[in-house]
Amino acid sequence: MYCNQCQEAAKGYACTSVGVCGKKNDLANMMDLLIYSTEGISLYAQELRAKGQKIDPKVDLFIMESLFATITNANFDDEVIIKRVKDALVIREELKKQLGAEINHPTATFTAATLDEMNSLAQKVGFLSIENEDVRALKSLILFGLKGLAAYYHHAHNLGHNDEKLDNFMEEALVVMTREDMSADELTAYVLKTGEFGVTAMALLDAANTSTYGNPEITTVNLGTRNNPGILISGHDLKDMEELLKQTEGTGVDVYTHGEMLPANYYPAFKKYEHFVGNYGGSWWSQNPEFESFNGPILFTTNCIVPLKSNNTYLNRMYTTGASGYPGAVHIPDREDGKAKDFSAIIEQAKKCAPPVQIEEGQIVGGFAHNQVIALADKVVDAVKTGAIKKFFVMAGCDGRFKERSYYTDFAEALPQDTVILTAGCAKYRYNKLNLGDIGGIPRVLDAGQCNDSYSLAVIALKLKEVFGLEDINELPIAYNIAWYEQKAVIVLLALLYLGVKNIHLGPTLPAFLSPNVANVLVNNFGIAGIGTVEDDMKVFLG
Ligand code: FSO
Ligand code: SF4
Repeated sequence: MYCNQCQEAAKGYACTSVGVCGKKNDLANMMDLLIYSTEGISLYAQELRAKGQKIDPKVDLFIMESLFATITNANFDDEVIIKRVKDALVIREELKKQLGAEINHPTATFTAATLDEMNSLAQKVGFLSIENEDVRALKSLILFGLKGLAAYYHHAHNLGHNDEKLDNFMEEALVVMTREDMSADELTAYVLKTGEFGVTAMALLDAANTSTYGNPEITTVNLGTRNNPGILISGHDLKDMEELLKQTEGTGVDVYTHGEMLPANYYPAFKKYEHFVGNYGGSWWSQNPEFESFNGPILFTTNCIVPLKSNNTYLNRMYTTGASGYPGAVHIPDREDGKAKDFSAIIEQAKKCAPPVQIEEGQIVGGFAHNQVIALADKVVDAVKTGAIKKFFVMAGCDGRFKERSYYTDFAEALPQDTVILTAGCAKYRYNKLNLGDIGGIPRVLDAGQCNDSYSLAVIALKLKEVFGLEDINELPIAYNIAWYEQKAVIVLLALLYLGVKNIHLGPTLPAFLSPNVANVLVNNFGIAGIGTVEDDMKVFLG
């Protein structure tokens, strides 16, 4: 295996024998083969589109779900990925038939009839097969961004929002992976194009979420527990959230969010459920002990699974759905014929479980997505004009298990009282319980929501640019100190670069998949920088 798609890649290079995330060698290789298969599918699909033919929507749904399933800590189930490779070959052959010709490229022609053949090929098709390190780095940036894009698109798709431009782009970007004729400059331009479509995907998801569930609004989220059995739901998928809330209503079972599902608490459509109690625990990496003490079933709707300890007590109450998967956990099947997913098995099990053990109490405040912040625009603009707010710090992105991420807690605490943190994603867990106070009633930590709601932060910045009559988004008193972990953060970063945001600080370390030359392009053209000590960075940011 050779995997360096996330921030925790071993030794800042790559995981080569087993993943720090827990992904095993065979699974990592099989995921490479799955991506390779989707490249072959895409070659046919793009050729057919060029001839004016329609592509069956199931093809792009398959591509989207395959990309999503290979995101860091989404799916640990070998069987699922092996089946996907087999399905990919069937889809590819159907497209070949539709085209009436074979395309001459290994991804379009390979066969693997047995598991041995699959495993043997799987070892050869990863990024290490690209010799030129700059080409490898640029293609990594595109593919990893594409995985994040596919995840966001999948959530929008689940809410009935699709965009053929995104279907076409996913195929086109996968075809880029097969091309050897593109120069480093062309690939660099394509990185930005990926960011452009990242904005399209996040805007689509924002429209899907808000038109279905209302605009997030200022909300006080309860962190304590009640005395009923509960179900804990993690991940990002709001459609799953909706169906779980509906199916648990009146059953005596409470529902709590974990990790990235916390922002579900901010949506009007969910707040109305009396049995939706609040949020339990911290960000994804703290799940092992928290899932023990929760006592009830846990439903993963997306990525952010931490492998279970051998002495765990919760594998028998762990469920996955959608792109997520884990050996030994029950997988709730996809919706069919427009019907809701069936969560009854989870609910029946929950009824027999003890209530959660309370691990913290109190409340946090969130719900500052674009609509809510723009509703407060007058207040915010006044505070900037009077100097009550001197600077905004976008501290969006991810949390992770490494010790050095305490930097973000220290940084948030060290920020002067006349600054406001704009956040989204699970990075917030490093400082959202610190009680950093407010400025004239505006909380000093404004949480827009999930990582995809980083889109909201861009909308807010563009609105402020308009209100202040500025030419350039970079003239705003906004600094960017972003934490990343997995591939959704890659697409968020590319989206910000596409929108023209400069001087983003990215930590806790720069991606291992960047070659020195490609890192230099990011530094020289976009002012990307890493992080230093809190003390030094305060000086840099506050001038
Ligand atoms: Fe997971 Fe966190 Fe949404 Fe992200 S690590 S990480 S970009 O904020 O969450 O999926
Ligand atoms: Fe390593 Fe991250 Fe890849 Fe997991 S996803 S194998 S931790 S680089």
